[in-house]
Amino acid sequence: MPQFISLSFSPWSEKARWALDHHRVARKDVEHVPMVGEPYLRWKLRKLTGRVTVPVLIDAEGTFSDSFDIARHVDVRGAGSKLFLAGFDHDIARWNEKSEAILAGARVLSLRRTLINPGAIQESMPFPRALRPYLVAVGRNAVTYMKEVPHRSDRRRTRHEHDPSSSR
Ligand SMILES: N[C@@H](CCC(=O)N[C@@H](CS)C(=O)NCC(=O)O)C(=O)O
Repeated sequence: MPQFISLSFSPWSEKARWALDHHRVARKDVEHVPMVGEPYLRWKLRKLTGRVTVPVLIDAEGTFSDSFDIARHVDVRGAGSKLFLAGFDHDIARWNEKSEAILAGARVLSLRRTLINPGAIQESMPFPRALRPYLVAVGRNAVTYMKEVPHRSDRRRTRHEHDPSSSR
């Protein structure tokens, strides 16, 4: 059975889930836990270094690690009506690029707000409710980790952007 690794509150996971649900793809859902779940994700993706993200779909035909690729893949195989209408590939890809830019901005804003809101940190934790108040510090670390992922994965660009001596 296909395995779908996702983050319940992530819009990228939701994007892929829409396509899977639309095509009623039977699957085993696995909730990703930021930071803690990274070794498992790396093992599943056979990727030791570099950025790893969810959603990930693993089925008999391969491993798909991008929400748009997942949607496109299940749309070819799925039983439901087509989401990617013939002749609109280019337009759909452009809208997806726009949505990526908006989601990246929204991600930064929402993680920043989450960091200063213990209630929001607790809500995002995949632990039993009774334990969450005691694990706020762990949750805050995970949110900080997520906030810094783009910087960790793109150190050269980040250095250049912050380097006042750079002439470019
Ligand atoms: N282009 C990717 C982006 C997915 C993405 O950025 N996912 C975030 C979810 S917040 C992630 O997994 N980040 C890794 C982490 O926070 O550990 C896609 O469309 O699937």
